[in-house]
Amino acid sequence: MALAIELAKKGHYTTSPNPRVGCVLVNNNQIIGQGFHAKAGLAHAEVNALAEAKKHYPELIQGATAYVTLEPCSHTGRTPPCAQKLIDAKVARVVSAMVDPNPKVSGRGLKMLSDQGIVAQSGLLAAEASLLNVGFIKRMTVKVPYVRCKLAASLDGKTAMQSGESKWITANEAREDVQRLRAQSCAVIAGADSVLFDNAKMNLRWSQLGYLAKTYPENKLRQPLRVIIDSQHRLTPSLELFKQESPILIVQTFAETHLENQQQWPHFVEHIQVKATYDNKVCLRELLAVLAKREINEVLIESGAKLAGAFIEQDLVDELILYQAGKLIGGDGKNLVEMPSIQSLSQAKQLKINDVRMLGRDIKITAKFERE
Ligand code: AOF
Ligand code: ZN
Repeated sequence: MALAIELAKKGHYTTSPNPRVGCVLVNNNQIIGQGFHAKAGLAHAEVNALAEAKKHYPELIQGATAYVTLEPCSHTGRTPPCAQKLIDAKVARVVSAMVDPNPKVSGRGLKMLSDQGIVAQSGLLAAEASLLNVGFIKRMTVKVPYVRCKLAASLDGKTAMQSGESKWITANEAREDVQRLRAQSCAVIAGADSVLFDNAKMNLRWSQLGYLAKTYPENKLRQPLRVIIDSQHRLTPSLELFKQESPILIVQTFAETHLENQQQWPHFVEHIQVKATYDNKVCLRELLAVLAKREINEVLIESGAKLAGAFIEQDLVDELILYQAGKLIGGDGKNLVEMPSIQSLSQAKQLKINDVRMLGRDIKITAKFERE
């Protein structure tokens, strides 16, 4: 199963909206086939493992054990059910790490197998396997994506000078890491301010992907959906952001009576309206639900202190990724996040720091928000 998990990771940047899944077929302590799911619409992990076994050890498939990181599917989606493929191949036993949270499956795959006399078990390395698919699992169970918030700051937690000057607080390695975060995300979210004042383009730049560029040929990684919150209708089609052809979602509120469609927007730009809050801002909770309906598993917030603070204040962020540079900016610098509702230490947002590492000259901290 540990090997199956490693195989699943090969689909890290490419399977969404599908989950990352790996499969190892074993007979008599010998590995006879390995496979992983690479992309929605292509074969599932089990089918790839069976195909490999058929090539090299066709006589050993009958009676084999399949180790799969996710329960084999029971439904016909873009591809036929894997449970049936395993039944037809006459394997003797299927061990899955976890049940598929997809309501179309959720236990039915394992039942299909056991109904045919195949030993079907689940739960082996479940915690490790669930880390492969934090976004898919959250979308299937809670109906919102898994949300990461990326921030970059000086050692004293400042993101910019008072003047707004902020370009390149962190060095190249950290910026490459951000590109990889974008590559694994289905969508990135920013506010209109980032686009207007920092000229954010929020796209994936192959030349800045570092080691990942060696694994994937140019243009083989999909661009994340670029989601821009523009409550005040300040964006115009002439901005730099709209020069790169990849999907953009401009989010406005119902409070507005007109959409900006009179202007000449490129064909890859879509405007949507999301319910407004009492203070006439886009309801962020609702936005996440809308993104989940569009099969967005993992979201990366790349915004300024206000929008990031709003997401965090409302407990909508799962994970914080903070890059810190060895710089001190001092009292006039801009703060990391604005959270006006927090007035006492007892209200502070509590995080569990899971990982701290060096990236070139900078530090990367990965922490999860702790909620009751
Ligand atoms: C598996 N093995 O490798 C994957 C599974 O549209 P489809 O046919 O690709 O089906 C997608 C659904 O199948 C997905 O939502 C999840 O429930 C399951 N994914 N299942 O047995 C795999 N990727
Ligand atoms: Zn399947």
